[in-house]
Amino acid sequence: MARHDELAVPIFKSLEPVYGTGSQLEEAELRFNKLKSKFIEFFGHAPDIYSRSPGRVNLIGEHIDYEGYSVLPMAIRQDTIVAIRKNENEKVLRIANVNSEKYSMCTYPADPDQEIDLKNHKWGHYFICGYKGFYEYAKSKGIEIGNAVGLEVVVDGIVPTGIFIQSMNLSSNLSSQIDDAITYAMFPSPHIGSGLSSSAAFVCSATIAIMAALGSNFPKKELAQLTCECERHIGTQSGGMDQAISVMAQSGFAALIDFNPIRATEVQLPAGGTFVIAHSLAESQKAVTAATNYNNRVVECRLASIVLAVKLGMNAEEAISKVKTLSDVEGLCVAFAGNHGSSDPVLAVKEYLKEEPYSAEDIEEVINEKLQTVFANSPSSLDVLRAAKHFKLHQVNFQFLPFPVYDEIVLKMRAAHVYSEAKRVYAFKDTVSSKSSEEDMLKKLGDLMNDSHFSCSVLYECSCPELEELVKICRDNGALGARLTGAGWGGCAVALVKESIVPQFILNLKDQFFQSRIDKGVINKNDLGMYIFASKPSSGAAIIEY
Ligand code: NG1
Ligand code: MG
Repeated sequence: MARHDELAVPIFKSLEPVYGTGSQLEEAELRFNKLKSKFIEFFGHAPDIYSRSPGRVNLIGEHIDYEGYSVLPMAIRQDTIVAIRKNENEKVLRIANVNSEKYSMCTYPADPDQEIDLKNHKWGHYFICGYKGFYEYAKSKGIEIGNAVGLEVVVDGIVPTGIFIQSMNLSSNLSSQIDDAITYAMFPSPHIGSGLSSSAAFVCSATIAIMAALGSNFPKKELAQLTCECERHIGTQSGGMDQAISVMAQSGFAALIDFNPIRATEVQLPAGGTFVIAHSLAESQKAVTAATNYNNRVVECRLASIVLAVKLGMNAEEAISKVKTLSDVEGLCVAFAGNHGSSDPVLAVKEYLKEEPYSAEDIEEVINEKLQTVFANSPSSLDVLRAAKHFKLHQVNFQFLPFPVYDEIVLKMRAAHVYSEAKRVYAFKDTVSSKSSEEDMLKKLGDLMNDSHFSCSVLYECSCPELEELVKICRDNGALGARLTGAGWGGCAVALVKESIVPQFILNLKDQFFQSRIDKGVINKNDLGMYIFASKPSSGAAIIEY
């Protein structure tokens, strides 16, 4: 029997297979009916077909997907739905939103080779990521699509993205950079995020809608790969976790996602535990300046890999051209074990990377090459290098930023995080499939989540004060484990809580974390359900002929 991730995206004739019964189904029916009537309002006729793809919460394995290591997320029920229709008469892509007051219609040419205008962020850009990715993939596989045609599209997304940040205390030099974040506060932008992958939900549902409208259906694992690559058109050097789980999730299961090649293996979670997701109400500052936190870490990990490879005995030129990730270095450790005694990359990190931050010059000396040359083909990495330099020279310009800015290259801590986090993912997977009692299992999973948070916070430095406060409150109120989830620097935390105490746990968090923020007007009391909720593992992407 074929693995489910090798099958095409399921096509359903009704909403039940995705949304089940009861209140979830009722909510979905309302949304689909509204989507359809909006479509008719905008375009004068009904859509041809619909697609949906969910957000996700990562249970463990943070900031290691782009280093080639497996991660363990689950899909959440909140999703993005897309209605689409081909328009053979006009070569234009018209992308509207059900929330048309906030997100006005975006139009683009029906041209798969168009460049995305990153300097002018629009919410519709994520659709174009999917559009370009679809055509790039079809071309690479020799799939005949025919001439590009116009598309009419309406989108409805309910994956929490950011908060309405009017009350955030921002310095004026930052505000222009996040203008779009304010305008598009509840739709993804590369500058804000909640760590629940609203962006992947949008990119995946867009790609699948385009694919269905144009009469194709690719295997899910191929789609996971192509949607990961196409989200990079927005400028973040992401790994593939978000798109992989959004496309391949199976209802009732979390998944172990492996990369190179991408695959998804179902993971059954213990019945007595529930994952509660809570927003720190700090915007994820993962990409707010040219010194982007996220791309920064990608660059640091790459440099750590090359330095380690050279120290392990590889020729520098070969290391630069061949070694892309820390998981590549793990392979080298095995190969060089004879010379160096151990095949454990953790020991290589201890032995070969220095504790203190590296300067660009330090690294250039080891690898015998200019960093600018190493990253010559990656404009966003060059941005990171420039920003690092710039910060050192003009420190004063950055003093108002509400978060720490990258100013040094920290290799040892970053590599130590990646290798230890990769091990925790397997420990988590082994724990749920072990024969331990449920009590022991939950305790062990909670401990692994706590260790993961510590590593993210201290070694990877991707937490923030609000996340620290929230994680502590979760633990104080009986969570077996709690950690930041997603990119960090703001966004959400996930807590593992015994099923029996979930309602009380949520009430306590409302009291101890959210109430003061409601009083200060940061969020509206009526929106609380968006910022704290329990989640069961939900199903992945689908095409719906409704
Ligand atoms: P979020 O939190 O959704 O921005 C990001 C990356 C993931 C992964 C995590 C950290 C994107 C689209 N996704 O997720 O691939 O690296 O951070 O584990 O950038
Ligand atoms: Mg995202």
